[in-house]
Order: sequence, then structure tokens, then C-alpha cells
Amino acid sequence: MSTSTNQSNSNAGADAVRASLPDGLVYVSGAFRSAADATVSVFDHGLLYGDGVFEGIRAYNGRVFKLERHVERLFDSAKAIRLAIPHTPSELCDIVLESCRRNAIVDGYLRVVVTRGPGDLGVDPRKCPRAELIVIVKPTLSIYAAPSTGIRLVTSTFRRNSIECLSPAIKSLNYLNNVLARIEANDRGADEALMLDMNGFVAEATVDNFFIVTDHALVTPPTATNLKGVTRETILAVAASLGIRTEEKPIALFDAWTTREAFICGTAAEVVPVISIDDRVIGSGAVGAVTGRIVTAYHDLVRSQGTPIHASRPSQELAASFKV
Ligand code: PXG
Repeated sequence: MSTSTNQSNSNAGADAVRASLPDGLVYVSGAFRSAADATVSVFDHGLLYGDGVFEGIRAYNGRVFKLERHVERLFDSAKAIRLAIPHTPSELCDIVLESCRRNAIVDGYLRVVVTRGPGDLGVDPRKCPRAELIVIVKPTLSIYAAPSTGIRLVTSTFRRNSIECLSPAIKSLNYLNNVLARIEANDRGADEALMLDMNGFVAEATVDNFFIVTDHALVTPPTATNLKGVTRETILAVAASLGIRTEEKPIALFDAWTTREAFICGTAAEVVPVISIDDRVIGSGAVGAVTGRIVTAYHDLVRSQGTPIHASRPSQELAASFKV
């Protein structure tokens, strides 16, 4: 059977699932349930205190891109906040893949959330005996209106978390300053906000890492001030394979305003060219040559690598744990 036939069959399967369950099947409290029935307790500390961690992952062409790396980062985030995930990393990979299979996903966006779980009013996490794992799968996620022609950024007055407050390496459920920064960008007619670190250097966008292209190299800020983005690290490797020099060093706002090219990157958005920052046009105002090469190389890579959704099955023990 040809690849295209496989794909159209799988897409037909996905269409059938969507027709009967528009928001798909969500994994929560150990079971796959329709989105309408997938509920968490009002006493969940993820809801009450933003006490939890998450990942955004993508599937392309029937494979999950960088699944193991995302799961590793989820466990690192959880470890940092002293949250015990009630599964092994391998079981978590299996639950993600099973979510894709049950939703007939070929291409899609996955959200994995682990909260401290249901407890009581009161911040003490000892009241939460068991973490809650949620896996949501969507066929698409749109973050920016017209990403391919480039987006406009404005610098936010809200700073990215400093390590003294909450390490930006923790992909936690505390996104309020990022949300406020995005509201600010919306209010100012921009597509996205650029968030600075506590020293006034560029940290990242609200849900994406930031790169500039100088005469010498592709430059991105060191991860002390931003999320250790999976796309960011992939792009550093992609650039090296294309023979493009890379540097990780602080970027002053002046250097961002006056750079030849800039882009932001993340799992959901992929690589999105930036055409203006604070009303300073970047380069010619069109997508730059280096950015174009990175966009294409990343696009090709994500569609050609990843963990196959259909090559494995969960262990009997894990499968038996699924309540529905
Ligand atoms: N910085 C921040 C603050 C993020 O939340 C990234 C960078 C990019 O990281 P990855 O590993 O994806 O390359 C993120 C990613 C959303 C959403 O809309 C958030 C993320 C990813 C996807 C969707 O809520 N965070």
C-alpha cells in the first residue's frame, strides 16, 4: 500500500473520529473520555495554584516529533517542582502514542499536562496524594494569523521569570506574565510580545524562543533566561548541519531592533519570521535568506523523523490500567 493511500485512510479515520467526537478523546484520571466528560476536580492544585507542568508536542505524518525529549523535559520540570509523575517516562510515551491512535491522529498537536492533583483549599501540596495526568490531542493549533509572511513583535513591559523567582526552564502552569504580555501585544496591534529578562536583555516570546541573524552567526540568548526549547535546540543542530555558525549569547534590545533577520520558534508555531520589532522594520521587512533556509530545513526535518504512532502498543499492564 502506498504512503499516500495509508495517509488518506488514516485521515479518513481521523475524520470519522472528529465527526463523532469534535474535541476527540482526552486521557484524564487514567481513562480516555470524550472531551465533554474529561473533567478535573475544582480542588485540583493545577487549577487553584497553577501547580503543575506541561508539554506541547506535535505529530507529523504518523510520527511524534522528539517525543522522548519532550517527555524528558516534562520529567525535569516535574522534578524541579517536586511533583511525582505516576508513570515512568516510557509509560508516558506509550500513553501519548495511545492518545494519538485513539484519536486517529496523523498530524496533530498534543498537550500533556501533569497537575499536583486534587487536594484541598490551602497551598500545601501534601494535601494532594496523587498527580493528575491529562493528554489532549488536537488536529491543529493556530497561534499567529499569517505566520509565513512574518509577524510583528512589541517589547512587553512584563519580564520573563527570573531564576530567583521561578526558573524559566520549568514549563509550569504559571504562564500569567506571558499571558499578560500577549494581551499587551494584542492591545498594541502586534502579533506577539518579546519578553525581556530582569537585566533588560531579550529573553524570548510568550510561547517561543527568539533568534537573530547577524553578519557572523545565528544568535539566540543562553537558556538561563528562557525555556530550553526543543525547537530551539533542534534549530541549533539544523543550522550546524547547514554550515551556519551559531552563538548563544545575550541579545540587547538594540541588537534585536537593528538585526538583519529575526525569527521565533516553538513546537506549535515552528519557525516564524519576524518582520518588525517595536515598529523597527527588520531587514527588508520580508523573510530573510537565512531564515528561509531554516524554515525549509526545519519543515523537512519534522516531517521525516519521529516516533511512529503505530509501531508499538502499550504493555499489557499499562493497557489494563486504562479505565475505559
Ligand atoms: N518558550 C516558552 C515560554 C514556551 O512556552 C517555547 C519557548 C518553545 O519551546 P518548544 O520546546 O516548543 O520548542 C515554549 C513552548 C501554547 C503553547 O500555545 C506553548 C508552548 C508550546 C506550544 C503551545 O500554550 N510552549
